[in-house]
Amino acid sequence: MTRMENSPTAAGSGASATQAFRASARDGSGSASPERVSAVVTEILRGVHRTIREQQVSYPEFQAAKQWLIEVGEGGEWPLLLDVFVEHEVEAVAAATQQGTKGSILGPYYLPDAEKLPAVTELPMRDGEPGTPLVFTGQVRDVGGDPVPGAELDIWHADREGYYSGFAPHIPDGNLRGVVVCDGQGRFEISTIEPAPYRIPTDGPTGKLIESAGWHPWRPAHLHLLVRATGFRPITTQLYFAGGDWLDSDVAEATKPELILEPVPQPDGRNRAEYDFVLEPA
Ligand code: MBD
Ligand code: FE
Repeated sequence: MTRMENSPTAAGSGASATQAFRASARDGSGSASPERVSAVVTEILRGVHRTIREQQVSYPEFQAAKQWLIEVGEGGEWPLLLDVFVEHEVEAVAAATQQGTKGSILGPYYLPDAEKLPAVTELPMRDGEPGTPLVFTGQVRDVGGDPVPGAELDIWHADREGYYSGFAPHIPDGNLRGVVVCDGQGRFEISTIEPAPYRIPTDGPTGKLIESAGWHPWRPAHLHLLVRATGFRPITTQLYFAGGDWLDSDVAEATKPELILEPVPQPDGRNRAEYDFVLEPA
């Protein structure tokens, strides 16, 4: 446990994403050839050099940048910073060869091994979990339109305050997270609450950058999903809410028009939203 992980500050969320990243076995590390490393890093450095010349970057600015980069590392915010400002471009490259449901970025707050839940279920939540109740329902199908029995929806989202369990010390582990196993027709019905928009923590180095640049720190409210089934290419995506704040100015540039839910208020006070997922063969 790091100091930041127990911190009650919002920046603690961004910081503990480093722990989570290290704990998860991410693929791809150490596999790049010298040619690939040289090609990519040369281009990155060219971009930096060009910016320095074009913007006439000064020594004080260069030193301030170094100081800030050190703080990003010490504050554990590399996953937060990279997922907010860079991941959408990597996702766009992946999306170019992807059929079926549109993907979106994973972000820094995924945790593997969430509780397995049946097709009709309620996500783990606190007694009296605040927020508008949401019934999220739909079906997973293949590109030919046939149902995918037993597909898994690994779902996680923020609470009504924009905090994620596992990354905010006041929220119980596993809150608003689960692996929903669809029925024999690929169908699911998940009861949860609607999340709030997410604000990048303003008290860490990522927030400091956003404030210094005069940008806003918001992401629109969203559900995160990994949709997977044996024999199919898994999809990492997010679903947003029609009419919600920041839909058109997501700081992480991760919205797509195909990924917007239209929740309909029910007589019982709950909102109901339907979404069907389409998986392509692996
Ligand atoms: C989030 O909740 C998120 O989804 C992303 C991509 C970045 C920061 C916080
Ligand atoms: Fe998120």
